[in-house]
Amino acid sequence: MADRIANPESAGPAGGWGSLKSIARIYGETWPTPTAIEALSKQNKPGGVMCVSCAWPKPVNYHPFEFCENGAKATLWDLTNDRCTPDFWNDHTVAELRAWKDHDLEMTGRLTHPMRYDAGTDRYVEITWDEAFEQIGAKLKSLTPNAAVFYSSGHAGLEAAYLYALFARAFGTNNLPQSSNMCHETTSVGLSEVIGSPVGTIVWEDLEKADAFFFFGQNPGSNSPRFLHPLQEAKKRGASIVTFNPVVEQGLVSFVNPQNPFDMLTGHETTISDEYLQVKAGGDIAAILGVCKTVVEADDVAVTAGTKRVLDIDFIQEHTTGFGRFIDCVRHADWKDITRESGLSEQAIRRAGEIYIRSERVIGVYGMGLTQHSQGALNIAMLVNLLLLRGNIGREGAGCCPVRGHSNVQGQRTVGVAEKTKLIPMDRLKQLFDFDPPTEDGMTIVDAVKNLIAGEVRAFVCLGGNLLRAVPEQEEMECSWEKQDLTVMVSTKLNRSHLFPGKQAYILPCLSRLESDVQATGLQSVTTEDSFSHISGSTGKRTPASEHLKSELAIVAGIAKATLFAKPGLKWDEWTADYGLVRDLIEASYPNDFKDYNERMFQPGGFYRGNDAHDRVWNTEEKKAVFTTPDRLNALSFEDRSGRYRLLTMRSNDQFNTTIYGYSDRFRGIEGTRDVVLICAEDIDEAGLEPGQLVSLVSDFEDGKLRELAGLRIVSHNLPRGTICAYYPECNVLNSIDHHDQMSKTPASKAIPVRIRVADTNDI
Ligand SMILES: Nc1nc2c(c(=O)[nH]1)N[C@H]1C(S)=C(S)[C@@H](COP(=O)(O)OP(=O)(O)OC[C@H]3O[C@@H](n4cnc5c(=O)[nH]c(N)nc54)[C@H](O)[C@@H]3O)O[C@H]1N2
Ligand SMILES: Nc1nc2c(c(=O)[nH]1)N[C@H]1C(S)=C(S)[C@@H](COP(=O)(O)OP(=O)(O)OC[C@H]3O[C@@H](n4cnc5c(=O)[nH]c(N)nc54)[C@H](O)[C@@H]3O)O[C@H]1N2
Ligand SMILES: [Mo]
Repeated sequence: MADRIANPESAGPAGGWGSLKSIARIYGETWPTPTAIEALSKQNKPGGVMCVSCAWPKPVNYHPFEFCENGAKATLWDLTNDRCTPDFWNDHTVAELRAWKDHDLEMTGRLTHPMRYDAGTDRYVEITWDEAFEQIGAKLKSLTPNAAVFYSSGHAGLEAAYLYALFARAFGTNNLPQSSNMCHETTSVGLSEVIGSPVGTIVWEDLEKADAFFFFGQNPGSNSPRFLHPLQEAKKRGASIVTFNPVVEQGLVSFVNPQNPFDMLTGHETTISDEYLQVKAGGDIAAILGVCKTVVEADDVAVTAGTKRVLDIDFIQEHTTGFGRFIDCVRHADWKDITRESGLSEQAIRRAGEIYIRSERVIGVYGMGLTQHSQGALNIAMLVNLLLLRGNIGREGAGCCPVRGHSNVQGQRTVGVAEKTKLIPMDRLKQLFDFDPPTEDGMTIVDAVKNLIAGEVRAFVCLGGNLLRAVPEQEEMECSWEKQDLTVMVSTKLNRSHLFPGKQAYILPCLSRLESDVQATGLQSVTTEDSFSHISGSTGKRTPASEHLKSELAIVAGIAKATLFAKPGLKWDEWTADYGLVRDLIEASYPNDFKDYNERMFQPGGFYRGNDAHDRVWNTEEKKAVFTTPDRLNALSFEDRSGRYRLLTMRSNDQFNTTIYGYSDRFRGIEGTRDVVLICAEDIDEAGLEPGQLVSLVSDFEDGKLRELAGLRIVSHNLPRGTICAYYPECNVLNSIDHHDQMSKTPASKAIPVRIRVADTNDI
């Protein structure tokens, strides 16, 4: 079988001048004040602001400019000079704005005033904060608590998140789903199952000591570009990088460091991946099984020859369970099945296996390419199997590294934004605040969408995000969303979720973390938790985009105060005046994680809240790390058949989730449009299609529902056969809400079964 190997010549490297040009373009379009650059120079350093973009950790020994293309764009986007004021609504109705693109909605600028929807004119109109809080509180009080959902996107800091969760529980519900329900929930649930930790096990120093990095479905070049610096360093000291990804992602091929003048002037590129294996979407279980087979075979040879074992038998015996069954499965696995299901040749998998064997310390990195599948948790368990074989967890330079998305998505879960009651110290909440927290689990995003469509959810409060655009089953969601009694969106910019207002609907504009947050006791700081479980303080210094903005914490407290009965323990005004008091509460609720919180929050690189699996303490049922025997070879919930494709929904480097900065996906050579579908040349040929042709994608779930996305132009792209790609969030109209990871209910956005339809003809 011919492998699809990345061609480093095919596109420019990640970073480099392309990165600077891309930042400059956003600067030119949003025209922030010149001092915005100063804001960037302080980013991710002690005393500065923690980036509003992703959750990549902040090193102790930071670079002069500890920001990246991604962070720079997000910063400039927030610091734009454009404003979406109440006057904007004089010229536009909500119905009219539904025809606008995501990019154009956000380009209207920062939201400036609290607004209420007026059905008579189909517009949002200005309202005072007090009126807004009062009306929202009155409506919430009229509902049964479980009919309301309190969603959070991962933007808000730990203090606001803690109070938000406290408010929902004091109100009477655990309906606290979060963006991670569409993202790394597979990690929270799946990783906990096998190593007893819901988060990654490595810390920064491990990056500096690893001999090899194995990447599965994570794209640092676009999504966490500061990761490219330690990877470049790793390559310099001779470490290997192996990538499994259906798409050739430029950041995993080569990189020019835009913050290194020598690299920039000479165009010196660092080659990133030593082996790039273009696995089929959903084919990782088979691929990893193949790598494990290579390792086990090498161990058999070592045993026969009497040389050093390849498996870390001492570790396996002391620390793991399920090894015997797993090893049987590996021995019996047939290369024919492995190559068919993975789409990779035996030789290519063996080469990856050889690198794994000769590397003393290995880090397994993963992202949405593993989590967003019907068997996402099994994907993760397979990666853990591979790491366990050679004791690569809980050891210096080795471990498991899920790369989180939003800047505080992990932290919000840590402090209580979670629908699962077992994650919450309910007794402590009861003790601290003198109320009986609800005991029933709340809704995940999938539950919430289903219950919303069924008419059982009557109110949605959203602390950030653009939920209507981020979830599957988008058309039905849009119809159902506006039937609710109440929708409340705490936002910085206008987005599509505002355009389907409930019977009572509010947009509450908040400060960005970059902006100074002055309360009764003075300037406040907030904290966030990164992918390596480090907590860092962040102090915004910029003048707020409007004098009418409130902080997220103040908005949460305002709604809570208007909704709940007054109680001596619920000190909403005092907490708003001094966020340090909220940190004291977090410390009292989670004493092991947040000891000396207020004292340590500005420690360079953040303070580590610890992770038992990092120390080889396994909080699983068996108190051991678990080998999982796969009962299948792919992560799909559907069979292949003629005319059915696996649609992988992708991000460009010119977007942050549903925020579309522009139309330049320069790494993939797609300019000026997002209305494309990427297909490999052989599939285009076989289907009798032509590059450039306009087609629709039609969902191929067997549930009788028509879901279609029209107007996509075919682009020939280097992909495994049967895997096609188109952009998220546009593709969310194609996904069914029942298509999700079996264990965690994370939507399976990386392999949606679809057919291709040519206008006015039958499906191909
Ligand atoms: N610029 C930018 N940065 C972002 C974001 C953004 O939208 N834009 N979003 C933020 C958020 S919330 C998140 S969660 C992270 C997401 O960051 P990532 O986890 O990197 O997410 P994706 O880009 O969706 O997909 C990751 C990679 O998985 C590959 N992939 C897809 N299916 C498979 C598969 O079956 N197997 C394998 N091995 N690979 C597969 C894709 O080709 C892609 O390269 O990024 C954060 N950072
Ligand atoms: N098909 C498909 N669907 C997916 C994915 C996929 O890969 N494919 N990825 C999933 C993933 S990983 C995620 S995380 C979700 C993302 O889903 P969400 O988190 O809901 O969406 P975002 O696009 O991040 O939200 C953008 C909006 O957040 C608001 N905002 C920005 N900054 C702030 C702030 O500081 N505070 C507040 N209060 N609001 C702010 C702005 O109004 C902006 O319009 O989407 C998921 N959906
Ligand atoms: Mo995410």
